[in-house]
Amino acid sequence: MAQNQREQIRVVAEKAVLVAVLLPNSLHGPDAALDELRALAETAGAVVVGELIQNRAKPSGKTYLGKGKVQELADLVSMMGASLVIFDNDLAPSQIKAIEEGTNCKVIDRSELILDIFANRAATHAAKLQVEIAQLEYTYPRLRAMWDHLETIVGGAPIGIGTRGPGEQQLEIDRRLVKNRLRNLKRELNQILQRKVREVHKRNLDHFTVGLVGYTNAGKSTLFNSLTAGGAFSHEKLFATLGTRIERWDFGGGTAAMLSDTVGFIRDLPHHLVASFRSTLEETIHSDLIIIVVDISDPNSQMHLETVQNTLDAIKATRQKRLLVLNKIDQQEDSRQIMCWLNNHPDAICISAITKEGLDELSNTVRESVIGKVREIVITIQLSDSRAVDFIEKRTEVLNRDYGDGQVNFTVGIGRRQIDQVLAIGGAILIDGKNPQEAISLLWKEDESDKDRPLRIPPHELPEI
Ligand SMILES: Nc1nc2c(ncn2[C@@H]2O[C@H](COP(=O)(O)OP(=O)(O)OP(=O)(O)O)[C@@H](O)[C@H]2O)c(=O)[nH]1
Ligand SMILES: [Mg+2]
Repeated sequence: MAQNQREQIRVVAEKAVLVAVLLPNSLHGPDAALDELRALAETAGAVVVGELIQNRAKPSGKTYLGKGKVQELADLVSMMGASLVIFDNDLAPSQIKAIEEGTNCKVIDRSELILDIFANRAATHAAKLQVEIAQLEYTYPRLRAMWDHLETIVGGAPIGIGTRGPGEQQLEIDRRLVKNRLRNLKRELNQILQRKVREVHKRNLDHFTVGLVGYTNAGKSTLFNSLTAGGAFSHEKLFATLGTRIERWDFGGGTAAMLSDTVGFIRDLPHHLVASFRSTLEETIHSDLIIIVVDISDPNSQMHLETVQNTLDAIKATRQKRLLVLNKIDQQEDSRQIMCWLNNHPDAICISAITKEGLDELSNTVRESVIGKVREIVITIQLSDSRAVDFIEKRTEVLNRDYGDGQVNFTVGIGRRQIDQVLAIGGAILIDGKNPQEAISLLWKEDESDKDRPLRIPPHELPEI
């Protein structure tokens, strides 16, 4: 029973059979049930040679699939020469063991597949640490539970269980060693997280920050590249991005924000993976504005949006405004679909990150969040107040300058927040000839939304990973 040996769990180039058990509350019908799993398997490098779907009222305890289906699966595996079975459902270790015995083939579930993709994609030191922690916490207990049956199969020789992953670290069999390793990895990752928190905090003090989030493959990196100097890796495969990238997003007229692109979300992301990817998501958690990118050409886009919103809640990115962006409208032939989205989300912005349609509207909307609602005013500044003069010249839209009497009257298009910045610089200014506070309350009085600006978040308590 050589195939059962779990010395190699990497799915690269393995011939795989996909299996889904559709329960009454399943998200998909039989047609689309395996679409995402197929894409994940292909992303991991497997070659899909067969698929099997079973409808059940509830999983069969021992093998998840019904008994007859296990036999059907065994026949399919042997007919196709498959070396791997991938389940869409999360399985208990005992179920994996029973199905492996019933099919004479290695079995992994969706969470393990996702971990495998992350392990292969992790490029930075932090990402590697994060993946290894997640693997130790998720995979180790499962492998350990299977150790018994492997031991009987291979006669007790300590085969290298679970050698996939960054650095091809061999999972230690001894629980104590694993615990020590986990402790060290977490300590190291916590140091990275602390550094990250300081970095993010400083960036937030200096800039308005915007985080791009969305389901994997929504088009975040493509949009990021269209809006900034670019450089993000975009690909048709899932989880193209695992790290975080930050670039300046220039709106013109001296206004800019820092935009971040990060790892995509997916439904039922293994719990440990979410927790250990916290340092990657730090930018998102503390950004001033979150842009949720949804690929509306995907039949599951509604479920994707829910997953993203739930994940944002789970990582406690709840203090800032969320702006919904409907991407890939170039692929949407039926405009009723777009209308339907807009009916449910009137503030959403329709774009194509590839054709760049809608990007001006997106930029204008975000620019307004950065500087507040723009008004045309006359602002009077003493010429000796060079920092304020400089700010107005470089950071606002100057329509006219009128010099005299040691002062300058600028006619400008200016946002409420920019006024705050001028005031913070100090110096005596007049707005439309009035004292600033009085003028602001008159000019921006109906702009309740301007009060919504998230408070700058103080460096928070460091979470335990
Ligand atoms: N037709 C069309 N394709 C798009 C658009 N935006 C992105 N894509 C394609 O969608 C695929 C995924 O794009 P990415 O930008 O890598 O997606 P992502 O959200 O960064 O994905 P992850 O990093 O995996 O989370 C690529 O093949 C892009 O070319 C769009 O507006 N229209
Ligand atoms: Mg990406």
